Amino acid sequence: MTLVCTVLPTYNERDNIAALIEGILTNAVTPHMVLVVDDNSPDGTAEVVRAVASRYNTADVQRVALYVRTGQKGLTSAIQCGIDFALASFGADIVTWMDCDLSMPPADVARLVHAIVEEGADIAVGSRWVEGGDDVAHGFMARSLSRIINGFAVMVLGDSVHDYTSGFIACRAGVLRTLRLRGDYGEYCIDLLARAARCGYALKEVPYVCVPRTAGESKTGVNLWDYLVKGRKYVATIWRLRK
Ligand SMILES: Nc1nc2c(ncn2[C@@H]2O[C@H](COP(=O)(O)OP(=O)(O)O)[C@@H](O)[C@H]2O)c(=O)[nH]1
Ligand SMILES: [Mg+2]
Repeated sequence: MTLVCTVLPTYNERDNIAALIEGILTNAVTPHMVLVVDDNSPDGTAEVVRAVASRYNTADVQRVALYVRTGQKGLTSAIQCGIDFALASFGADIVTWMDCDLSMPPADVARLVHAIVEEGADIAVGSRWVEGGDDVAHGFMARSLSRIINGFAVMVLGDSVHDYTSGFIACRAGVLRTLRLRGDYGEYCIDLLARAARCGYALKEVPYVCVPRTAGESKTGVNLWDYLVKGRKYVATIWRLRK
């Protein structure tokens, strides 16, 4: 049976993480576990995860795992750390990851897994910018910036994906044994998808609707300056990867 492990990188997601884990595990269609990689969040995210774990885990089956990092911080390295555990310690066949702010609906994880298991994709990408997808979480400015950056990415890197900055991903283990994540924040996603497409892996987009975070704070920020700082890194990554 295919084992799926969903890596959940957290920093101060106390009020989101329990509902997220429950939403993922309730909607799972194959053996499925979650691994939270928490960077020692001061808000007590780890305690909430431990409480959820005690409800789901039995002596025989671990469905909720937690790894608290104290020496290192950062989104990309947290996801890569989770991927390494998922492959080496849990023997996952498919690894998925996502934001933990409930902006990516937990029920949609099963749709990404379906695209791999039933439709033969190597990587499934949750996409806001294909038919059926949307972003109702952000205002006009952030949505427009995302569309411009992704439009530029499609022009430079090709149209195997239309949401290069998705961050809502499922991958076969083999892909992740070949490609490691590079970068600090969201640009890792552009980098991974562009390299995967070049390696000949089959990418499939699964439309999803990004909804507003209701608890906690965005780590990207909310004003134009924050978006421009992140956007500049994204554009630099796209340009670096041009053929
Ligand atoms: N482990 C870890 N997770 C992080 C870090 N920074 C952000 N995250 C998580 O990464 C995800 C994306 O962050 P979010 O605040 O939603 O950013 P946004 O979607 O760009 O507004 C969330 O699950 C955060 O909790 C970090 O330094 N370490
Ligand atoms: Mg988010």
